[in-house]
This record gives sequence, C-alpha cells and structure tokens, in this order.
Amino acid sequence: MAADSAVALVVVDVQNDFLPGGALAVPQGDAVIPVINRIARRYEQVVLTQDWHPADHVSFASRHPGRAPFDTITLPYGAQTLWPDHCVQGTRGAALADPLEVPHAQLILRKGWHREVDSYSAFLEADRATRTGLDGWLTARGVQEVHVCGLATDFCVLWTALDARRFGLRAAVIEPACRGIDLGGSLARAWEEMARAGIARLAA
Ligand code: VGL
Ligand code: ZN
Repeated sequence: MAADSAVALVVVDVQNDFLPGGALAVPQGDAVIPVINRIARRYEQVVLTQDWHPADHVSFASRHPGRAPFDTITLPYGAQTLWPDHCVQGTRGAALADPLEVPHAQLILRKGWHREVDSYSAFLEADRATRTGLDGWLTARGVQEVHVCGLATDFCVLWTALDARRFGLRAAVIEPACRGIDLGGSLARAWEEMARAGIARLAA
C-alpha cells in the first residue's frame, strides 16, 4: 500500500501490564493487537511508545501511605490518579506485547521515566512543560498528521492525541485499535474531549 510519509502511526503502550492478567489490565486490551498488526502496514512511519516507570514512581499508590490505586491526589503539577505499580523499567510487564508485530517501527519512545512526574502523553509530561522530543522527531521527518491507537483510550491515547493537536499536527484516533480503562465515565469524556479538539475518530 502506498504509504503517505506525512502521516505517522503512533502505537501507545501495548505492553504486557496493560493486557489481561497484567498489573493494570485494560479490559480487552489484547483485542487491539491483531488490529494494530494489520493497520500498521499502511504506514511508513511508525512510533511505538512504552510507559517506563522507575520502581518508586510518583504515580504508584504504593508510594503514598494510606492511599489506594485509583485514588486521586494533588501533586505540584496538579491532579494525579494513583495506579497499581505497573510498567516498571526492565520488567516483563513493561515489555511490548509479544504478539505485537510491527517490525518496521522506527522509534520506541519511553515515557514516564521521571520519578516525580507522570506522562500519559507521548509529547509532554504531566507538568505540561517537559517535552519528550516526539514533536521534534515528527516534524523533522515531515510528519503533519498522526493516527493514534493502543492503550488506554481514556489516558495515554487521549493525552497523546490532544498534545499532537497542541503541536500543530492533524490527529485521529483509530477506535477499533484502542481500548479504555473507563474510570468513573472517563471513556465517554475522552471521546467528547477529542471531538472538541478536532481529533477524527477513524474505523480501522
Ligand atoms: C496509562 C495509566 C497509567 C496508559 C499509563 O497507558 O493509558 N494509564 N499509566
Ligand atoms: Zn503509567
């Protein structure tokens, strides 16, 4: 298929810990894999992201005595949902899912590695100031549009797509190649927010 190199695919966090049986399992998270394997062939430029936390990351409920996973706390940069320990650097849980088959992907971008700052977005950390460098990587290669897929729709896919718009890229989310966590209605809110931001919702 003729790949338009101005359009890149960003595959977000398809890692063992987000699959059924993982530390922060996304319901039906594994269902995205065959879809991604199929659609990725259409894109010349593909980026994979990995959530990549130190063992004592600030987003882990285990760092905050008296708090439980899925509580929300306030950090210097704002509200932070607390999670079970997940995607710890170098662990099996942090590895890309074995059945993910995107051999032509050129960049694997690791995010969330600052101990005191989370990063749902592949572009900007949760302090909303620290850039990962992905914007520069994409623009240096002539990319003007990103198609985002992976896990989870209402967290890392959402923030990545919103920040793509912030950096002046066209953005779309490929719905059948995503699954959400859905904490207190967050999945429906995510789709609303993406629609307001001008993010297209594509079928595979
Ligand atoms: C994610 C929660 C915590 C995600 C990562 O990939 O959507 N969600 N860390
Ligand atoms: Zn995380």
